[in-house]
Amino acid sequence: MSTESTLSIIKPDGVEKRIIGEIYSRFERAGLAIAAAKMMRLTPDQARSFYAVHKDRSFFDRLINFIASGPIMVQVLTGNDAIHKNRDLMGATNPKEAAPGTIRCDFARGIDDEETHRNIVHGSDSRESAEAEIGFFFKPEEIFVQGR
Ligand code: IDP
Ligand code: MG
Repeated sequence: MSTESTLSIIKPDGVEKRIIGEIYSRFERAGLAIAAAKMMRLTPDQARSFYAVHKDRSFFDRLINFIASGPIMVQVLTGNDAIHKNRDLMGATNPKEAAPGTIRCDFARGIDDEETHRNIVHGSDSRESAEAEIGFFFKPEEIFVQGR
């Protein structure tokens, strides 16, 4: 496994629940470094662009309304096998199916199926999506891999 970077988002539900610190601790305990970070609020147009791959899905409008509903915390995580490691920390998309000890199981408990979009975190799912998603949010000079 080689050093990778991935894009992580703490969604508006995670920010509202005040678990940014808890989630960052999980990243760092798992060996992932925060290489870039910012809090921002997406406009609906930015949200539609970020989630364009899902534009034909039935949940698209709910997802867009939700992700643009409040501030999000966006970060680049770097480390060995960062993309898969972050996906493991996140757990399954539907919090009901997420394994105990994962972020989605521990913090989105009780979310019913129509509210699957409220699953606390986003994480890139491949090297290609990581590169595109990091570029969506950060300029190269805003990213500090290995503290440099
Ligand atoms: P992922 O976030 O685990 O990669 P994706 O399938 O890429 O899952 O879906 C993107 C986001 O869309 C999910 O994190 C979730 O917020 C939302 N979503 C996915 N499936 C559903 C659904 O069946 N109902 C409502 N929202 C969904
Ligand atoms: Mg995805």
